[in-house]
Amino acid sequence: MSRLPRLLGLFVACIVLLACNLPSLTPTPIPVIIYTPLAPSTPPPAPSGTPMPTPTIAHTTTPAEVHLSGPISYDVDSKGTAPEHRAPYGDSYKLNRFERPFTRQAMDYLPFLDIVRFRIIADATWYYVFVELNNSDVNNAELDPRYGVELDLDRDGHGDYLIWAAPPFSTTWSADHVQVFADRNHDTGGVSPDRSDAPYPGDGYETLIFDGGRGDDPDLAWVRIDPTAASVLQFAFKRTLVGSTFMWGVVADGGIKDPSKYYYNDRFTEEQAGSPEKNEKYYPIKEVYAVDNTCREAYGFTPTGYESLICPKEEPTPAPRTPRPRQPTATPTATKIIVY
Ligand SMILES: [Ca+2]
Ligand SMILES: [Ca+2]
Ligand SMILES: [Ca+2]
Ligand SMILES: [Ca+2]
Repeated sequence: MSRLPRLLGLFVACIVLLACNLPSLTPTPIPVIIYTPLAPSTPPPAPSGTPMPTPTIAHTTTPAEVHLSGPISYDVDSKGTAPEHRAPYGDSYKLNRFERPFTRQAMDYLPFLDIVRFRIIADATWYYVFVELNNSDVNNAELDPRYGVELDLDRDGHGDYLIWAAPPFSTTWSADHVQVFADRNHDTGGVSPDRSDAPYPGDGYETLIFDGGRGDDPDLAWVRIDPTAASVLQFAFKRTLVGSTFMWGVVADGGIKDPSKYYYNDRFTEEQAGSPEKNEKYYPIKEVYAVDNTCREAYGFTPTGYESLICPKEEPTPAPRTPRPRQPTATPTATKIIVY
């Protein structure tokens, strides 16, 4: 019993010692963290295999129900010579005019790229361009083709706008897969639109001014398959884009498909490009392949016939004159003057 007071004294001494050696135990406030759920800034990821919704473009003006009409312009039809793996004629590398609805080297025919006729009409708001092809496989999965309208506003042969449409195409007007490119630095066609300048390092149609409804005018350009003619593509574009006079042509492109490389005859030499005509030195087609384009037609004005890349017209047959006495060996030949 006598040890108890000593133990108590020792305990008190320890407490005092500890109190002297420990830092002062001033209470510090405990930070309070309140967790609140964050508002989702992005939608949750879609389950695998579910396509993400595409933003909806608000359209206010839609092209009308139009059907194949307007004055007909013709392009070369390669169907007849397709079994011989060649185009019949009409391909002019010098003029950047390609009749090449064929695969490279093998020259297998691609009828959905073969333009045979093209037309244009207009209403108060729109121009409508019709591109008639040799079959309806415009959604061809292997080549994923592009179709386009080239527009030359100041008639100098250097293209100013390219309306450019990609699959999938349907019979409903859509702007979703339509783009409009501009050539702001005026180098389509290189130094001269009437000849090759290859190798020419231009950037072609380099400025994208409309992309699936995104642009200053969300309704600027549209495309669809003609609901009554499956091998006809219809384009619609606003009159405000081009005014009332211009030169225009169309293109089907399942090969290079690059607006920044237009015109292709300025990017590739004739030897690199090849030729679709068997009597030409560089047959068959090589780097410039699976592409068909047309000459340019005048819209809204009477052409002189000397505009660059204009479609050739046969001059009216002159009225018959009083025949002069023939030389015995002379063979009469009909002369047709083609004006480029
Ligand atoms: Ca053709
Ligand atoms: Ca021009
Ligand atoms: Ca050129
Ligand atoms: Ca350019």
